[in-house]
Amino acid sequence: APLIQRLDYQQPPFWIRKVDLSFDLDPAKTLVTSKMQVERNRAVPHGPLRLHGEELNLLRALINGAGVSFRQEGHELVIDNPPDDDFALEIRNTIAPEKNTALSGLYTSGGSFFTQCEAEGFRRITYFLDRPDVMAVYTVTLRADAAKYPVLLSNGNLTSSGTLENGRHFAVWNDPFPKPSYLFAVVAGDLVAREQRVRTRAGKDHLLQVYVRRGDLEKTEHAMNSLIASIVWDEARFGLPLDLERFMVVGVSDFNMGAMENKGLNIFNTSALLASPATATDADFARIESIVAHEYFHNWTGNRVTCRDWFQLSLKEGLTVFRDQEFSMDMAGTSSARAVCRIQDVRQLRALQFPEDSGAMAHPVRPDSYSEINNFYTATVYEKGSEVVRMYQTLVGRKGFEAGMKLYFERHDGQAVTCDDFAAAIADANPGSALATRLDAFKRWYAQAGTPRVKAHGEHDAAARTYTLRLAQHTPATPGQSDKLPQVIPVVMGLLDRHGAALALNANGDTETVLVLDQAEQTFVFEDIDSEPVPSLLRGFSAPVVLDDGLSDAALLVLMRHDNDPFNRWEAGQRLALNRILHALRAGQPLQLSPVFIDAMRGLLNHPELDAAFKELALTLPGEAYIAEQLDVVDPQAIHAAVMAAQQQLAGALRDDWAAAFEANQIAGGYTPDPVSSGKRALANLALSMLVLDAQATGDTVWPGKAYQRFKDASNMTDRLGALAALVNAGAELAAPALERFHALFKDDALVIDKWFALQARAPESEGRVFARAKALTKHADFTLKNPNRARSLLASLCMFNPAAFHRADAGGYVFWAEQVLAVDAINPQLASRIARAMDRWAVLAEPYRSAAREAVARVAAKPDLSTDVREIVERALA
Ligand code: DPP
Ligand code: ZN
Repeated sequence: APLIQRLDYQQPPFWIRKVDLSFDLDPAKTLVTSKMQVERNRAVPHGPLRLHGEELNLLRALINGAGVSFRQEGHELVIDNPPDDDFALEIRNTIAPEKNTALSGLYTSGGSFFTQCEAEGFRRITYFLDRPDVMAVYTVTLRADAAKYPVLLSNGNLTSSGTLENGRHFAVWNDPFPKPSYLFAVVAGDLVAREQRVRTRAGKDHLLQVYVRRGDLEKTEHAMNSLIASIVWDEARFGLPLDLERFMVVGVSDFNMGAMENKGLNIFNTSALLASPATATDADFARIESIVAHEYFHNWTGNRVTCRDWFQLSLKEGLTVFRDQEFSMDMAGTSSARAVCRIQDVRQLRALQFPEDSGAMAHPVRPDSYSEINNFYTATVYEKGSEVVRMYQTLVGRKGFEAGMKLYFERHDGQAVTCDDFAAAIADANPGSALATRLDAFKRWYAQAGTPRVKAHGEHDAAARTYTLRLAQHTPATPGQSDKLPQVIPVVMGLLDRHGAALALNANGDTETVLVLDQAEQTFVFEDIDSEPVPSLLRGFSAPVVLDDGLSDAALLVLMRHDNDPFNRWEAGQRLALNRILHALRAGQPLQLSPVFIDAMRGLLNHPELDAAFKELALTLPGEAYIAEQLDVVDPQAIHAAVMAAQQQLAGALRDDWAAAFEANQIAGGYTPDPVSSGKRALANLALSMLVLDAQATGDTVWPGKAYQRFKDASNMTDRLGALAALVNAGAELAAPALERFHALFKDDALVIDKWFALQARAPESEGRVFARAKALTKHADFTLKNPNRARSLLASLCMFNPAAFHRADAGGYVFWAEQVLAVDAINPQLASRIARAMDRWAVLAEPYRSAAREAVARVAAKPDLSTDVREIVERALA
């Protein structure tokens, strides 16, 4: 497949302004008729009309009602001599939705019809200029069997509906907003809806609907509440109202992504929509709230203002992730609960995006080339993209950022634009700001891949009473980018004295400031500093960088106990643990936690004021992927052994404290997923898992028994799964009967069975048992590669999230990976290429893993009929 280059962008030679689409829906053979108003784009040279189309059966093409000569060239339909004036183009084609296992375009799931058009699925429905800068007004007529498909939905407003002959019926939808084809959607099936009418600030009434399969209706309340909260928030925070009379959300069980922001008709993976206390965890409730918000927020950041081309994907995704993160923080409320959100987001960024940024798929937030755009819906485009937006806000302030957003919509509403347009709007709204004066340099965040390293070194001059902080930065080379320029890095910081008191940084008495590091090296001098301070740098994780401040354990302890920035307080504890683990790994010695560290952890766990949610985060050791990121050569088995040893020691040393924490964090009364309750459940579950782990080592049977009892009696999924995980992760004997019972209890709930698979595939490896079990589970009657959630629950869990089970000296994990990637690729290339990415970082592995991993990637790459998706991933891995 050709490599598409960002700099090759050209405007389309034609515009399609209006489309009348009609569908005669049938699973085996759906007839699509498309009538388009086409006009020549006079801004570019005269040329043929080339329409995209894949897997289509063309019946006829007419221009202004008359037959026209055309040819098919690869995935394009070429009309060499279209009229010079505006013309009507009519295409008729058929498609086979039930054969569409790729889940891109129009497909069937559970007997209903759904679409997924982003990024390039519309061309699998009909021939079109399937690119985001071609925006049209759509009128859609759906015809289908009335009994099988009583609900017929598309974007916008329902303008008419009625019955037809032979038991069929129809519905006509009109979307008044011009939109790119990737936002087109159709749903037809036997669905039911939760409905709610709301009135927005402007006094307009809107109908909100959440459509799901019969039987799932009671699991939609949380999604509806999240949608209403999102509407209220976007009006309050950014002045952005709901612009449609009707806003629909639909759940589907077979879906490649989390959800899709189609105009007025969001389509959701049921895993990102359905929740009840009995079947969904606190984490699920939080994820659903944030994804419902994310898709809703896209209505402005993505739909009203969309992307000119797919290289600009982060324009809408980074910005919308930023918006959903801010929303979740505002919903969480207290400053401590906000910090918990922030810590979780950063943990996610470091676990997923940092490795991406240092592996074979490293790419800038605005990539320069791709062969398959679906491969670039990445942690870099989304999560790092969101960090870039957060840095704008840090540099211009919250008010300044809101003004910038306002200007962005004033300038670009209804347009398809670029990341440069966004940057210009924020800067122009804030002339003279730290952003506007460095805009070109700041935009390197879009252009340069790789995670910058920031080195900090402070020196106190007792005689001069000054503290000089030297900051230096360096961005490592990434594929195709050997030399990097300095980035603009906002470093939010403060200084503490050795007793933990915040020091004044300037004559105004400020105790926190933003340093802007925009050179390779810079020094900052603070006056009137009496004694050697402890620097608290990069507060709130103010930039997506790796910070090396060389702080001693003693200094980290000061931050951990006293920093009033909760993020850095958490970070100090993580750093203490990380230092121990890295020291052991580098020295090749067994890990031994120090008494000082254990005491500090005990102090946190028993702290009278800290929230349970914060304690849970602080007492959770750094993840294996993040530890691997700190090492030049990665031995996944050694990392796993060190983490297991640390966990075992923390479990044993704090035995009584864990027991007290477990008891103290029980909740009386009904389930609510609020931050305080979910924090308590999280800490109780962590305590329980530590207690069961410790019991395994000491031979005690009380805590495993208690865990089993709690598993049986739990009144919500968070507690039930927490207890089950405690047993499974510790390798307790009671794990087997508990797993069996769990399966029997939930065998009819696919989303819960996904958890059952994932839990087993993610369990800490011990003597190859987890790998063997995961392999065996591929033969389980409930396992299938056709459902993305199910396939991921086992394959991604094992290959991407369980390094010690996956990276085996006998290369069994890699053989398994290759088989599964090839098997999935034949069904669903997008899904296959996600799993293929488990090998992104083969080159940093220690031997024997490294050679065996490379060989497995090469074996997959040698297959001649790989999808473009998987081919791009394996070829980048080998490059
Ligand atoms: N559905 C994906 C998202 O919302 C792609 N737009 O991020
Ligand atoms: Zn999105």
